[in-house]
Amino acid sequence: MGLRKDFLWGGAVAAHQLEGGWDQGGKGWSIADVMTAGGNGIPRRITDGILEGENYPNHEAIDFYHHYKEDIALFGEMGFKAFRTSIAWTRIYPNGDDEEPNEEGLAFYDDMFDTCHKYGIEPVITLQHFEMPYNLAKKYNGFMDKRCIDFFEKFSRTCFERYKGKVKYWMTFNEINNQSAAPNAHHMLQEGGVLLKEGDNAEEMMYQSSINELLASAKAVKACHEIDPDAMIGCMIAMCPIYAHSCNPKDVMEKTWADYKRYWYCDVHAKGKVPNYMFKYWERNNLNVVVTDEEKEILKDGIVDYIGFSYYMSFAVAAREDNPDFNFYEGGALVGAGGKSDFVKNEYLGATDWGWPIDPLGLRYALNWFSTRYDQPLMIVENGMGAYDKKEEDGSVDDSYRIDYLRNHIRAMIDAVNKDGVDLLGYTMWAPIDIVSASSGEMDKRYGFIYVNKNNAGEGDLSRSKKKSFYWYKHVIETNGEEL
Ligand code: BGP
Repeated sequence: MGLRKDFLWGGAVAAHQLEGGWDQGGKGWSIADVMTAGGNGIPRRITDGILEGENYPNHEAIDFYHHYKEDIALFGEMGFKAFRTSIAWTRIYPNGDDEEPNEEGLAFYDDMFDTCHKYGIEPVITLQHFEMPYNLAKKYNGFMDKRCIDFFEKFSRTCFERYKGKVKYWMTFNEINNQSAAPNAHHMLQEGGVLLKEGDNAEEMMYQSSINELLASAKAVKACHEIDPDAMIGCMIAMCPIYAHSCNPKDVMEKTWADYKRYWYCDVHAKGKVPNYMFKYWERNNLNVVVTDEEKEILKDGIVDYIGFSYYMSFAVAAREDNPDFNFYEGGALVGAGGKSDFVKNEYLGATDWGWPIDPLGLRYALNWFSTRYDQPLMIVENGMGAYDKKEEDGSVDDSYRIDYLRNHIRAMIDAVNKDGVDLLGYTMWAPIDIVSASSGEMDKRYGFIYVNKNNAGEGDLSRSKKKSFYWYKHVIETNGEEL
Protein backbone atom coordinates (compact mmCIF):
# COMPACT_ATOMS: atom_id res chain seq x y z
CA MET A 1 0.00 0.00 0.00
CA GLY A 2 1.09 3.58 -0.50
CA LEU A 3 3.06 5.44 -3.11
CA ARG A 4 6.03 3.84 -4.82
CA LYS A 5 9.37 4.23 -3.03
CA ASP A 6 10.84 6.28 -5.88
CA PHE A 7 7.78 8.53 -6.15
CA LEU A 8 8.75 11.80 -7.84
CA TRP A 9 7.70 14.46 -5.33
CA GLY A 10 8.55 17.94 -6.45
CA GLY A 11 7.48 21.18 -8.04
CA ALA A 12 6.88 22.54 -11.52
CA VAL A 13 7.54 25.82 -13.32
CA ALA A 14 8.17 27.02 -16.86
CA ALA A 15 11.24 28.85 -18.14
CA HIS A 16 9.47 32.00 -19.31
CA GLN A 17 7.60 32.40 -16.02
CA LEU A 18 10.67 32.46 -13.80
CA GLU A 19 13.97 32.75 -15.64
CA GLY A 20 13.99 36.38 -16.74
CA GLY A 21 17.26 37.14 -18.53
CA TRP A 22 15.04 37.46 -21.60
CA ASP A 23 17.78 38.98 -23.76
CA GLN A 24 20.83 37.48 -22.07
CA GLY A 25 23.16 34.64 -23.00
CA GLY A 26 22.25 34.95 -26.67
CA LYS A 27 18.55 34.29 -26.04
CA GLY A 28 16.11 35.39 -28.73
CA TRP A 29 12.63 36.82 -28.16
CA SER A 30 9.88 34.37 -27.39
CA ILE A 31 6.15 34.89 -27.71
CA ALA A 32 6.02 35.37 -23.91
CA ASP A 33 8.23 38.44 -24.36
CA VAL A 34 5.48 40.32 -26.22
CA MET A 35 2.74 39.62 -23.67
CA THR A 36 1.92 42.46 -21.29
CA ALA A 37 0.86 42.17 -17.66
CA GLY A 38 -2.88 41.75 -17.19
CA GLY A 39 -4.59 41.35 -13.85
CA ASN A 40 -7.29 39.40 -12.04
CA GLY A 41 -10.00 39.44 -14.71
CA ILE A 42 -7.93 41.68 -17.01
CA PRO A 43 -6.52 39.86 -20.04
CA ARG A 44 -2.90 40.20 -21.12
CA ARG A 45 -2.34 41.97 -24.43
CA ILE A 46 -0.14 40.74 -27.26
CA THR A 47 1.85 43.63 -28.71
CA ASP A 48 3.35 43.81 -32.18
CA GLY A 49 6.97 43.48 -31.14
CA ILE A 50 8.37 44.92 -27.92
CA LEU A 51 7.07 48.43 -27.37
CA GLU A 52 8.49 51.24 -25.30
CA GLY A 53 6.52 51.96 -22.11
CA GLU A 54 4.75 48.56 -21.90
CA ASN A 55 5.11 46.26 -18.91
CA TYR A 56 6.34 42.79 -19.95
CA PRO A 57 6.54 40.79 -16.73
CA ASN A 58 8.38 37.81 -18.25
CA HIS A 59 11.41 39.91 -19.14
CA GLU A 60 12.74 39.85 -15.62
CA ALA A 61 10.30 37.40 -14.00
CA ILE A 62 12.00 36.31 -10.76
CA ASP A 63 15.45 36.27 -12.34
CA PHE A 64 15.96 32.54 -11.82
CA TYR A 65 18.55 32.92 -14.58
CA HIS A 66 20.85 34.37 -11.92
CA HIS A 67 19.28 32.77 -8.80
CA TYR A 68 18.92 29.13 -9.85
CA LYS A 69 21.61 27.79 -7.55
CA GLU A 70 20.01 29.38 -4.50
CA ASP A 71 16.48 28.34 -5.57
CA ILE A 72 17.39 24.73 -6.34
CA ALA A 73 19.16 24.56 -2.97
CA LEU A 74 15.83 25.47 -1.36
CA PHE A 75 14.06 22.75 -3.37
CA GLY A 76 16.77 20.38 -2.16
CA GLU A 77 16.09 21.45 1.41
CA MET A 78 12.44 20.48 0.97
CA GLY A 79 13.61 17.08 -0.22
CA PHE A 80 12.44 17.38 -3.84
CA LYS A 81 12.97 14.29 -5.96
CA ALA A 82 11.93 16.07 -9.15
CA PHE A 83 11.95 19.56 -10.58
CA ARG A 84 9.85 20.18 -13.64
CA THR A 85 10.81 23.12 -15.80
CA SER A 86 11.08 23.82 -19.50
CA ILE A 87 13.94 24.59 -21.80
CA ALA A 88 13.39 28.00 -23.35
CA TRP A 89 13.54 27.19 -27.07
CA THR A 90 14.94 30.70 -27.70
CA ARG A 91 17.99 30.04 -25.52
CA ILE A 92 18.88 27.12 -27.78
CA TYR A 93 17.67 28.39 -31.16
CA PRO A 94 17.15 32.15 -30.69
CA ASN A 95 15.08 32.53 -33.86
CA GLY A 96 13.79 28.99 -34.11
CA ASP A 97 15.06 28.57 -37.67
CA ASP A 98 18.79 29.04 -36.95
CA GLU A 99 21.32 26.64 -38.45
CA GLU A 100 23.35 26.12 -35.27
CA PRO A 101 22.32 26.04 -31.61
CA ASN A 102 23.47 28.69 -29.15
CA GLU A 103 26.18 27.14 -26.97
CA GLU A 104 25.67 29.60 -24.12
CA GLY A 105 22.04 28.56 -23.80
CA LEU A 106 22.94 24.86 -23.88
CA ALA A 107 25.56 25.42 -21.19
CA PHE A 108 23.07 27.23 -18.96
CA TYR A 109 20.81 24.17 -18.82
CA ASP A 110 23.78 21.85 -18.38
CA ASP A 111 24.69 23.66 -15.23
CA MET A 112 21.10 23.89 -14.02
CA PHE A 113 20.58 20.14 -14.44
CA ASP A 114 23.91 19.43 -12.73
CA THR A 115 22.77 21.60 -9.83
CA CYS A 116 19.55 19.55 -9.60
CA HIS A 117 21.47 16.27 -9.54
CA LYS A 118 23.72 17.60 -6.80
CA TYR A 119 20.61 17.52 -4.57
CA GLY A 120 19.29 14.22 -5.92
CA ILE A 121 16.63 16.01 -7.97
CA GLU A 122 15.55 14.58 -11.34
CA PRO A 123 14.85 17.26 -13.95
CA VAL A 124 11.48 16.72 -15.67
CA ILE A 125 11.63 18.77 -18.83
CA THR A 126 8.98 20.27 -21.08
CA LEU A 127 10.17 21.18 -24.56
CA GLN A 128 7.50 23.75 -25.46
CA HIS A 129 5.81 25.51 -22.59
CA PHE A 130 4.13 28.61 -24.10
CA GLU A 131 7.45 30.02 -25.31
CA MET A 132 7.95 29.57 -29.03
CA PRO A 133 10.47 31.81 -30.74
CA TYR A 134 8.70 35.04 -31.71
CA ASN A 135 10.40 34.88 -35.08
CA LEU A 136 8.55 31.64 -35.86
CA ALA A 137 5.26 33.30 -34.99
CA LYS A 138 5.95 36.35 -37.16
CA LYS A 139 7.62 34.69 -40.11
CA TYR A 140 5.69 31.42 -40.36
CA ASN A 141 2.58 32.04 -38.26
CA GLY A 142 3.79 29.33 -35.91
CA PHE A 143 2.41 25.83 -36.34
CA MET A 144 0.17 26.90 -39.18
CA ASP A 145 3.29 26.28 -41.23
CA LYS A 146 4.54 22.68 -41.50
CA ARG A 147 8.15 23.88 -41.50
CA CYS A 148 7.75 24.53 -37.76
CA ILE A 149 7.36 20.77 -37.29
CA ASP A 150 10.93 20.36 -38.52
CA PHE A 151 12.23 23.26 -36.45
CA PHE A 152 10.72 21.68 -33.35
CA GLU A 153 12.14 18.28 -34.19
CA LYS A 154 15.58 19.80 -34.66
CA PHE A 155 15.33 21.65 -31.33
CA SER A 156 14.19 18.43 -29.61
CA ARG A 157 17.00 16.36 -31.10
CA THR A 158 19.56 18.94 -29.97
CA CYS A 159 18.18 18.68 -26.43
CA PHE A 160 18.05 14.86 -26.35
CA GLU A 161 21.60 14.59 -27.64
CA ARG A 162 23.01 17.19 -25.30
CA TYR A 163 21.20 16.13 -22.12
CA LYS A 164 21.21 12.37 -22.63
CA GLY A 165 21.74 10.78 -19.23
CA LYS A 166 21.01 14.05 -17.41
CA VAL A 167 17.31 14.21 -18.21
CA LYS A 168 15.22 11.05 -17.88
CA TYR A 169 11.74 12.55 -18.13
CA TRP A 170 10.64 14.67 -21.06
CA MET A 171 7.34 16.17 -22.19
CA THR A 172 6.61 17.62 -25.61
CA PHE A 173 3.91 20.37 -25.57
CA ASN A 174 2.58 21.89 -22.37
CA GLU A 175 -1.22 21.83 -22.11
CA ILE A 176 -1.53 21.27 -25.83
CA ASN A 177 -5.31 20.99 -25.47
CA ASN A 178 -5.94 24.34 -23.80
CA GLN A 179 -6.60 25.97 -27.13
CA SER A 180 -9.57 23.66 -27.75
CA ALA A 181 -11.51 25.30 -24.94
CA ALA A 182 -11.46 28.67 -26.62
CA PRO A 183 -9.68 29.10 -29.96
CA ASN A 184 -8.72 32.67 -29.11
CA ALA A 185 -5.63 34.80 -29.70
CA HIS A 186 -4.10 34.15 -26.28
CA HIS A 187 -4.24 30.35 -26.39
CA MET A 188 -3.36 30.01 -30.04
CA LEU A 189 -0.25 32.10 -29.56
CA GLN A 190 0.78 30.33 -26.34
CA GLU A 191 0.31 26.81 -27.58
CA GLY A 192 1.03 27.08 -31.30
CA GLY A 193 2.73 30.43 -31.95
CA VAL A 194 -0.21 31.38 -34.18
CA LEU A 195 -1.05 35.09 -34.55
CA LEU A 196 -4.74 35.47 -35.37
CA LYS A 197 -5.94 38.23 -37.67
CA GLU A 198 -9.34 39.82 -38.05
CA GLY A 199 -11.52 37.58 -40.22
CA ASP A 200 -9.50 34.39 -39.65
CA ASN A 201 -11.39 31.14 -39.17
CA ALA A 202 -9.98 30.62 -35.68
CA GLU A 203 -11.53 27.22 -35.12
CA GLU A 204 -10.24 25.74 -38.37
CA MET A 205 -6.79 27.20 -37.76
CA MET A 206 -6.77 25.89 -34.22
CA TYR A 207 -7.40 22.34 -35.43
CA GLN A 208 -4.82 22.57 -38.22
CA SER A 209 -2.08 23.98 -36.04
CA SER A 210 -2.97 21.40 -33.38
CA ILE A 211 -2.48 18.59 -35.91
CA ASN A 212 0.89 20.08 -36.81
CA GLU A 213 1.87 20.28 -33.14
CA LEU A 214 0.82 16.66 -32.66
CA LEU A 215 3.00 15.69 -35.63
CA ALA A 216 5.90 17.64 -34.12
CA SER A 217 5.30 15.86 -30.83
CA ALA A 218 5.26 12.45 -32.55
CA LYS A 219 8.55 13.19 -34.30
CA ALA A 220 10.12 14.29 -31.01
CA VAL A 221 8.92 11.10 -29.28
CA LYS A 222 10.47 8.98 -32.01
CA ALA A 223 13.72 10.96 -31.85
CA CYS A 224 13.88 10.58 -28.07
CA HIS A 225 13.40 6.81 -28.32
CA GLU A 226 16.23 6.60 -30.86
CA ILE A 227 18.66 8.89 -29.07
CA ASP A 228 18.08 7.94 -25.44
CA PRO A 229 16.17 4.67 -25.00
CA ASP A 230 16.50 4.96 -21.21
CA ALA A 231 14.50 8.20 -21.09
CA MET A 232 10.72 8.43 -20.93
CA ILE A 233 8.84 10.98 -22.98
CA GLY A 234 5.28 11.99 -22.26
CA CYS A 235 2.60 14.39 -23.33
CA MET A 236 1.07 17.13 -21.18
CA ILE A 237 -2.66 17.58 -21.05
CA ALA A 238 -4.62 20.29 -19.21
CA MET A 239 -7.08 18.07 -17.39
CA CYS A 240 -10.28 19.71 -16.20
CA PRO A 241 -12.83 16.93 -15.71
CA ILE A 242 -16.13 17.84 -17.32
CA TYR A 243 -19.18 16.64 -15.42
CA ALA A 244 -22.69 16.34 -16.78
CA HIS A 245 -24.81 18.93 -15.02
CA SER A 246 -27.53 16.35 -14.40
CA CYS A 247 -28.44 12.74 -15.17
CA ASN A 248 -30.51 13.93 -18.12
CA PRO A 249 -29.07 11.82 -20.99
CA LYS A 250 -28.80 15.00 -23.07
CA ASP A 251 -26.44 16.48 -20.50
CA VAL A 252 -24.48 13.23 -20.50
CA MET A 253 -24.17 13.29 -24.31
CA GLU A 254 -23.09 16.91 -24.13
CA LYS A 255 -20.45 15.90 -21.60
CA THR A 256 -19.28 13.12 -23.93
CA TRP A 257 -18.72 15.60 -26.73
CA ALA A 258 -17.15 18.14 -24.40
CA ASP A 259 -14.65 15.43 -23.43
CA TYR A 260 -13.98 14.54 -27.06
CA LYS A 261 -13.25 18.11 -28.03
CA ARG A 262 -11.04 18.76 -25.05
CA TYR A 263 -9.18 15.43 -24.92
CA TRP A 264 -8.86 14.18 -28.51
CA TYR A 265 -5.25 15.35 -28.26
CA CYS A 266 -4.61 12.70 -25.65
CA ASP A 267 -6.10 10.02 -27.90
CA VAL A 268 -3.57 11.00 -30.56
CA HIS A 269 -0.65 11.07 -28.12
CA ALA A 270 -1.51 7.78 -26.45
CA LYS A 271 -3.10 5.78 -29.27
CA GLY A 272 -1.18 7.17 -32.24
CA LYS A 273 -4.16 8.16 -34.37
CA VAL A 274 -6.73 10.88 -34.80
CA PRO A 275 -10.04 9.49 -33.48
CA ASN A 276 -12.97 8.98 -35.86
CA TYR A 277 -15.21 11.30 -33.91
CA MET A 278 -12.87 14.19 -34.72
CA PHE A 279 -12.88 13.51 -38.46
CA LYS A 280 -16.68 13.44 -38.28
CA TYR A 281 -16.78 16.71 -36.40
CA TRP A 282 -14.57 18.48 -38.96
CA GLU A 283 -16.63 17.11 -41.83
CA ARG A 284 -19.95 18.08 -40.25
CA ASN A 285 -18.75 21.59 -39.54
CA ASN A 286 -17.02 22.15 -42.90
CA LEU A 287 -13.64 22.56 -41.28
CA ASN A 288 -10.84 21.94 -43.70
CA VAL A 289 -8.30 20.10 -41.55
CA VAL A 290 -5.69 18.12 -43.46
CA VAL A 291 -4.03 14.96 -42.16
CA THR A 292 -2.30 13.08 -44.99
CA ASP A 293 -1.76 9.29 -45.08
CA GLU A 294 1.94 9.84 -44.59
CA GLU A 295 1.22 11.96 -41.53
CA LYS A 296 -1.04 9.25 -40.11
CA GLU A 297 2.00 6.95 -40.20
CA ILE A 298 4.09 9.55 -38.33
CA LEU A 299 1.46 9.75 -35.60
CA LYS A 300 1.54 5.96 -35.18
CA ASP A 301 5.23 6.13 -34.29
CA GLY A 302 4.74 8.91 -31.78
CA ILE A 303 3.00 7.10 -28.93
CA VAL A 304 4.13 8.56 -25.62
CA ASP A 305 5.57 6.61 -22.67
CA TYR A 306 3.47 8.30 -20.00
CA ILE A 307 0.74 10.86 -19.65
CA GLY A 308 1.60 14.02 -17.79
CA PHE A 309 -1.22 16.34 -16.88
CA SER A 310 -2.08 19.47 -14.96
CA TYR A 311 -5.05 19.57 -12.66
CA TYR A 312 -6.53 22.69 -11.11
CA MET A 313 -10.30 22.52 -11.47
CA SER A 314 -13.31 20.80 -12.97
CA PHE A 315 -16.18 22.05 -15.12
CA ALA A 316 -19.83 21.13 -15.50
CA VAL A 317 -21.74 21.20 -18.73
CA ALA A 318 -25.44 21.28 -19.62
CA ALA A 319 -27.03 20.44 -22.97
CA ARG A 320 -28.14 23.20 -25.28
CA GLU A 321 -31.47 22.56 -26.93
CA ASP A 322 -30.52 24.74 -29.91
CA ASN A 323 -27.38 22.79 -30.53
CA PRO A 324 -28.01 19.37 -32.12
CA ASP A 325 -24.30 18.82 -32.83
CA PHE A 326 -23.39 19.45 -29.22
CA ASN A 327 -21.23 22.20 -30.61
CA PHE A 328 -20.97 24.31 -27.53
CA TYR A 329 -17.76 26.24 -28.21
CA GLU A 330 -19.14 29.42 -29.63
CA GLY A 331 -18.21 31.75 -26.86
CA GLY A 332 -15.98 31.67 -23.82
CA ALA A 333 -15.53 28.24 -22.41
CA LEU A 334 -14.46 28.85 -18.87
CA VAL A 335 -17.00 29.27 -16.11
CA GLY A 336 -17.62 32.96 -15.73
CA ALA A 337 -15.89 33.81 -19.00
CA GLY A 338 -19.17 35.00 -20.48
CA GLY A 339 -20.47 34.37 -23.97
CA LYS A 340 -22.63 31.52 -25.23
CA SER A 341 -20.97 28.84 -23.19
CA ASP A 342 -22.62 25.65 -22.06
CA PHE A 343 -20.38 25.41 -19.05
CA VAL A 344 -22.43 25.95 -15.97
CA LYS A 345 -21.58 26.69 -12.39
CA ASN A 346 -21.13 23.62 -10.25
CA GLU A 347 -23.04 24.52 -7.11
CA TYR A 348 -21.21 21.88 -5.08
CA LEU A 349 -17.84 23.59 -5.35
CA GLY A 350 -16.14 26.70 -4.04
CA ALA A 351 -13.53 28.65 -6.00
CA THR A 352 -10.21 30.47 -5.65
CA ASP A 353 -9.94 34.27 -5.74
CA TRP A 354 -9.50 33.92 -9.50
CA GLY A 355 -12.75 31.98 -9.82
CA TRP A 356 -11.12 28.57 -10.42
CA PRO A 357 -13.43 25.89 -8.96
CA ILE A 358 -11.78 23.83 -6.21
CA ASP A 359 -12.44 20.10 -6.56
CA PRO A 360 -9.98 17.67 -4.91
CA LEU A 361 -12.10 14.59 -5.68
CA GLY A 362 -11.96 15.62 -9.33
CA LEU A 363 -8.28 14.73 -9.23
CA ARG A 364 -9.12 11.15 -8.30
CA TYR A 365 -11.71 11.10 -11.08
CA ALA A 366 -9.09 12.44 -13.51
CA LEU A 367 -6.52 9.83 -12.55
CA ASN A 368 -9.09 7.08 -13.06
CA TRP A 369 -10.26 8.56 -16.36
CA PHE A 370 -6.74 8.55 -17.81
CA SER A 371 -5.80 5.23 -16.31
CA THR A 372 -8.74 3.25 -17.64
CA ARG A 373 -8.81 4.99 -21.01
CA TYR A 374 -5.11 4.66 -21.85
CA ASP A 375 -3.54 2.13 -19.49
CA GLN A 376 -0.34 4.20 -19.32
CA PRO A 377 1.73 5.44 -16.35
CA LEU A 378 0.62 8.89 -15.23
CA MET A 379 2.36 11.89 -13.76
CA ILE A 380 0.62 14.85 -12.14
CA VAL A 381 2.86 17.64 -13.37
CA GLU A 382 0.87 20.64 -12.09
CA ASN A 383 -1.57 21.19 -9.26
CA GLY A 384 -1.72 24.19 -7.00
CA MET A 385 -3.52 27.20 -5.71
CA GLY A 386 -3.00 30.79 -6.82
CA ALA A 387 -3.73 33.09 -3.89
CA TYR A 388 -3.08 36.56 -2.46
CA ASP A 389 -0.48 35.97 0.26
CA LYS A 390 0.19 38.37 3.08
CA LYS A 391 3.70 38.82 4.34
CA GLU A 392 3.73 39.66 8.07
CA GLU A 393 6.04 42.21 9.73
CA ASP A 394 8.35 39.41 10.85
CA GLY A 395 8.63 38.13 7.28
CA SER A 396 6.46 35.04 7.77
CA VAL A 397 3.58 34.02 5.49
CA ASP A 398 0.78 31.90 6.92
CA ASP A 399 -0.61 30.20 3.83
CA SER A 400 -2.74 27.57 5.57
CA TYR A 401 -5.30 27.80 2.74
CA ARG A 402 -2.62 26.55 0.33
CA ILE A 403 -1.74 23.70 2.67
CA ASP A 404 -5.44 22.74 2.86
CA TYR A 405 -5.77 22.83 -0.91
CA LEU A 406 -2.70 20.67 -1.52
CA ARG A 407 -3.49 18.28 1.35
CA ASN A 408 -6.96 17.56 -0.01
CA HIS A 409 -5.66 17.00 -3.52
CA ILE A 410 -2.80 14.77 -2.37
CA ARG A 411 -5.28 12.72 -0.33
CA ALA A 412 -7.42 12.19 -3.41
CA MET A 413 -4.29 11.26 -5.37
CA ILE A 414 -3.26 8.67 -2.78
CA ASP A 415 -6.78 7.18 -2.84
CA ALA A 416 -6.47 6.80 -6.62
CA VAL A 417 -3.27 4.81 -6.11
CA ASN A 418 -4.32 2.79 -3.05
CA LYS A 419 -7.96 2.16 -3.80
CA ASP A 420 -8.16 2.39 -7.59
CA GLY A 421 -4.77 0.97 -8.55
CA VAL A 422 -3.62 3.88 -10.68
CA ASP A 423 0.03 3.69 -11.84
CA LEU A 424 1.42 7.06 -10.78
CA LEU A 425 5.02 8.17 -11.26
CA GLY A 426 5.02 11.46 -9.43
CA TYR A 427 3.49 14.72 -8.34
CA THR A 428 5.09 18.06 -9.14
CA MET A 429 2.95 20.80 -7.66
CA TRP A 430 2.65 24.22 -9.33
CA ALA A 431 4.68 26.25 -8.48
CA PRO A 432 7.14 25.79 -5.60
CA ILE A 433 8.31 29.39 -5.83
CA ASP A 434 6.24 32.50 -6.67
CA ILE A 435 6.47 33.26 -10.39
CA VAL A 436 4.68 35.23 -13.12
CA SER A 437 1.19 33.91 -13.82
CA ALA A 438 0.75 32.54 -17.33
CA SER A 439 -2.83 33.62 -17.85
CA SER A 440 -2.77 37.05 -16.22
CA GLY A 441 0.91 38.02 -16.07
CA GLU A 442 0.57 38.85 -12.38
CA MET A 443 3.18 38.35 -9.65
CA ASP A 444 0.59 38.71 -6.91
CA LYS A 445 -1.14 35.48 -7.97
CA ARG A 446 1.14 33.37 -5.84
CA TYR A 447 1.52 29.59 -5.76
CA GLY A 448 4.83 29.11 -4.00
CA PHE A 449 6.22 27.54 -0.84
CA ILE A 450 8.88 30.21 -1.32
CA TYR A 451 7.83 33.84 -1.29
CA VAL A 452 9.50 36.15 -3.80
CA ASN A 453 9.58 39.80 -2.89
CA LYS A 454 8.15 41.35 -6.04
CA ASN A 455 4.65 42.61 -6.79
CA ASN A 456 2.46 43.27 -9.83
CA ALA A 457 4.03 46.69 -10.32
CA GLY A 458 7.45 45.05 -10.49
CA GLU A 459 8.55 46.49 -7.12
CA GLY A 460 10.61 44.41 -4.69
CA ASP A 461 14.16 43.18 -4.25
CA LEU A 462 13.46 39.61 -5.45
CA SER A 463 14.56 38.18 -2.11
CA ARG A 464 13.28 34.69 -1.29
CA SER A 465 11.72 33.55 2.01
CA LYS A 466 9.96 30.43 3.26
CA LYS A 467 6.21 30.30 3.78
CA LYS A 468 4.47 28.03 6.29
CA SER A 469 3.74 25.57 3.47
CA PHE A 470 7.49 25.11 2.88
CA TYR A 471 7.85 23.14 6.13
CA TRP A 472 4.59 21.28 5.56
CA TYR A 473 5.59 20.01 2.10
CA LYS A 474 9.05 19.02 3.36
CA HIS A 475 7.34 16.74 5.89
CA VAL A 476 4.97 15.32 3.27
CA ILE A 477 7.96 14.30 1.16
CA GLU A 478 9.86 12.92 4.15
CA THR A 479 6.95 10.62 4.98
CA ASN A 480 6.23 9.78 1.30
CA GLY A 481 2.74 11.18 1.76
CA GLU A 482 1.94 9.13 4.89
CA GLU A 483 1.62 12.27 7.00
CA LEU A 484 -0.33 15.12 5.47
C1 BGP B 1 -1.18 26.14 -16.44
C2 BGP B 1 0.12 26.44 -17.13
C3 BGP B 1 1.16 27.06 -16.29
C4 BGP B 1 0.68 27.83 -15.10
C5 BGP B 1 -0.58 27.34 -14.45
C6 BGP B 1 -1.26 28.30 -13.52
O1 BGP B 1 -2.20 26.39 -17.33
O2 BGP B 1 0.68 25.27 -17.69
O3 BGP B 1 2.08 27.72 -17.11
O4 BGP B 1 0.86 29.15 -15.16
O5 BGP B 1 -1.54 26.92 -15.39
O6 BGP B 1 -1.92 29.29 -14.24
P1 BGP B 1 -1.74 30.83 -13.93
O7 BGP B 1 -0.30 31.08 -13.92
O8 BGP B 1 -2.42 31.53 -15.01
O9 BGP B 1 -2.38 31.03 -12.61
